[in-house]
Amino acid sequence: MGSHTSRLQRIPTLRVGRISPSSHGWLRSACHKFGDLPAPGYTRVVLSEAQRRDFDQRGFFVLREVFTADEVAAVRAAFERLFDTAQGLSKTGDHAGAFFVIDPRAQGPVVVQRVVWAGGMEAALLRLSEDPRLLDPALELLGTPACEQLLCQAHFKMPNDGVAFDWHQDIQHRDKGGDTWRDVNGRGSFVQTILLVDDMNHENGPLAFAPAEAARFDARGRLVAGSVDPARCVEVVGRAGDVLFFGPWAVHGSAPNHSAVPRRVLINGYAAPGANGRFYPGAGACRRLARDPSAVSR
Ligand SMILES: O=C(O)CCC(=O)C(=O)O
Repeated sequence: MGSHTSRLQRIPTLRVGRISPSSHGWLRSACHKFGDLPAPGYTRVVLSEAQRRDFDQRGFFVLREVFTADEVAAVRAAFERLFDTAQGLSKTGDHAGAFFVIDPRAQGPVVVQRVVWAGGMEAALLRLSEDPRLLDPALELLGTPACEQLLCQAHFKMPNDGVAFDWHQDIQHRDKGGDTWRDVNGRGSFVQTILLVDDMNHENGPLAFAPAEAARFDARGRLVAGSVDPARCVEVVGRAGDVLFFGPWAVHGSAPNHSAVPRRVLINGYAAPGANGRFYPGAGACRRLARDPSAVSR
């Protein structure tokens, strides 16, 4: 990834107070307690035209202040337990229902590249991934009443641990050829959400997105390696509790964390039913989630 963030255009952190239907075009659920099930009759999240357009054309959008400080604190505590667990592991593999991808170093803490299906070990993360504030927009974007949850993944970027993600599209992780992926909705069939567990800023390895005109693509719409122009990319900064939504064609990446504070994110990925033909590790991975029929649309 190198220094690709240095000349990026940045999306500023917007403090908009509580998200309101008028400022964000979507309606908040009446039930926001982390871990609670949605109350019967809760109000469904409805995306605005602008957000749907951003998703389809720009590849992503951000919802600000989706989860409260208390809710994020519970997620952070789960991440700390995952990180502590990783310190006792010697190699990448399954552990306690999750799949740890680690890089043990001769000195210093074990570097945690990611914990795949982190919810297999931390039930609180699985519950969060069922929250209508994530699930309803994802289902709306998929255009389906139910989905297959492929990812509940913890990403750690601790200060100067070197973890970075080169420019890519998530389709390359979903579609491994053969019968591994079918675009059943004709719009990519996958929605990825990224919850900021820490504030994300210019120094600690924020996500960045490449607009279509900043990269080259092959005939199948796949990113041509090395073709991204970092100067035309958009860096997303934000506060813990914000959530990014993006599709499988969005070109994105992130640089290492050169700051003194962690940059951790929880990734939940939802596929249209029938799209996925791959095995994903972790106890209970690839579960089915459905829209709550008691929700009220307005
Ligand atoms: O954690 C990051 O910065 C990268 C996340 C990412 O690339 C992905 O979710 O596909």
